[in-house]
Formats: sequence, C-alpha cells, structure tokens
Amino acid sequence: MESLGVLLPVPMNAYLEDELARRYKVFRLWESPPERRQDFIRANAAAIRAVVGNSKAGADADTIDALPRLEIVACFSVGLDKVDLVKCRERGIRVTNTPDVLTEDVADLAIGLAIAVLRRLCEADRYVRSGAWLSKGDYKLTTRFSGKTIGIIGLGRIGLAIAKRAEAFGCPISYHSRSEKSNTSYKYYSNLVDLAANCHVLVVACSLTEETYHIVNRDVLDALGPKGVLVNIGRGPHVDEPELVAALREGRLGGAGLDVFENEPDVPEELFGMENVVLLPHVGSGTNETRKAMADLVLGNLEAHVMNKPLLTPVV
Ligand code: 8YV
Repeated sequence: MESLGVLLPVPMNAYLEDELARRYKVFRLWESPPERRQDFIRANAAAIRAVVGNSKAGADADTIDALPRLEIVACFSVGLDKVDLVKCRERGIRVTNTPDVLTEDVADLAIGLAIAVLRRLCEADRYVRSGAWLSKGDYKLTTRFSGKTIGIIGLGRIGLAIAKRAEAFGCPISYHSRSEKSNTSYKYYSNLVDLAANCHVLVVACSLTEETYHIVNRDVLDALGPKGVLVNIGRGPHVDEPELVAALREGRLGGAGLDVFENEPDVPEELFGMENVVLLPHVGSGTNETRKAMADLVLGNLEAHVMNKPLLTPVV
C-alpha cells in the first residue's frame, strides 16, 4: 500500500516526529529556505496526503490549494485557527485536533498566572536572587488571589476547568460566551465590557475566530481597570496588544499574565520592564505528560484515517 505522505510545516514534538517518520513518509517544510517552500510543496504534492500542524502553522488556503491529494489535517493542538476549516469542508478534507488531553495543564497555568501576577511571584523570586532581600529587607505586600471574582471568556472545556479550580479558591465565577450555558449556574454576561467591569481577574479561554479577534479591546481593558488583571492562555490575537501595552503603561490596567502574544515569539519589549506582568513563552500544554498524550492522539487519528476507521477526535 502507498505510504501516507505527511507534510510538517514546522518542527514538532520530537517523539511525534520520530513516530511519524517511523510510520509514514515525512516532508519537513522548514528545511527548505522560505523562498523555496512553495516549490517544495509543489514538487512533493503528489505524495502528500496529510498535514500535521500545530499552533504555529497548519494548513492555510494556499497550502490546501497546492495539495490536490490532501485527505486529512491532524493538528497537534486544540486550537484550529491555523487551519482553513471552510476550505477543508469544501474539499472534504478531514480535520482533527487534540482536545481534553491538554485541558488540565492549560487550566493549571491560567490559575498559576493569576496567582503569579497578584502575588508578584516572579518579581519576588528576582528579589531573592538579586540579593535585595539582604540589602533592602522584607519584600513589599501583594494582593490576595483567593476570593477574587474571576471572569472567563469562553466556557468550553478549558474555561470550565479554570472555573472549577477557581471555585476551590473561593472565587465567584462569571463568564461571557456567544450564548448562555444551560449546564452551569455561573453568572452569564452577554456583554464582555459588563463582565470586565464586574470581575477582578479576566481570563481569555475561548478559541480564536473572526468574532473573537481582538475581543479584548480598549473598552474591555478600561472596564477591567487599574485593579484588574488580564490572563491570556488562549491566543495572542484575542487581545489588542498595543492597547494592552498602553493600558499597563498608563496604569489603566492592574496587571497581566500572558502565555500567548500577537506575533510569537516576538513580545512587545515594553512589557519586559513591567513588574506587574508575567510573561510565558506559550507553554500552556507544555508538560511531558500532555505533549505525549497530544502526540498519541495525532498518531491515533492518522492511523484511524489510514485504516478507514472512525477518527478519534474529528472536527471536520
Ligand atoms: C500548541 C496550543 O499547539 O493546543 C493548542 O491550541 O496552543 C498548544 O497546545 C503547542 O504549543 C504545540 O505547538
């Protein structure tokens, strides 16, 4: 039987790459210089029937158009914003992602970021390491996390997992999403500005779509206010980043815990000097346990596809 040709647009988790190479014929796009990548795809289009993408690169319209034999896009991510889903539906290309297996880690990180910002964990760590504790004495007082009102944008799997954790800290929970959920008693706000005005920590946990692009804009940041904290474990483009930087600089926002940015890995340098901000390099799902489970899910979906069995986590 013809081996499945799998295009990898960017480097993947090492275990996943090894396993893919063991089972299929792998085409590593990034090994070609940027100006030769379209030629590389064209030259190998006859063999490529699968794309394995992630949060950095997936299958955009140009890539899909260049691959007439493409059958499946298996994402090593829960987010599908790097896949042209409309085109995949039109062409009958199957799409899978990695839900559930990363939920706990991402929710843990959201709570960790909120605590890190309010309790100034990173700044306090730097205080000890720099010798300031010895030379300047005790560290300044910070702000409690327990009991603070948490507003969550998007009450899907990850949003609910964040809510469950925050409840254990005695935090009242409210949320904003397209529609009110019937399966929770958390307070619903149909208007995001109203949610921001009524919470202390606002967490972005929705998927990135045209409707949620820059959903956190100047009005939302101003409603959150000088005592408010923004936590983003979703996608950078959920937040209007220049507005976020301005709000922090001008003291209109209390702080921010950010795992994602608009132009990763570029992070606005102005944030580097702000002690009320905690910056992480997109590590929400970045544990050994979760990345292995995500990789196994990608492999399982590809295997199911090849064997003509039901996909494990189909999206399209
Ligand atoms: C990344 C993520 O995919 O699941 C998502 O949507 O953003 C992450 O899990 C991971 O960093 C691999 O690139």
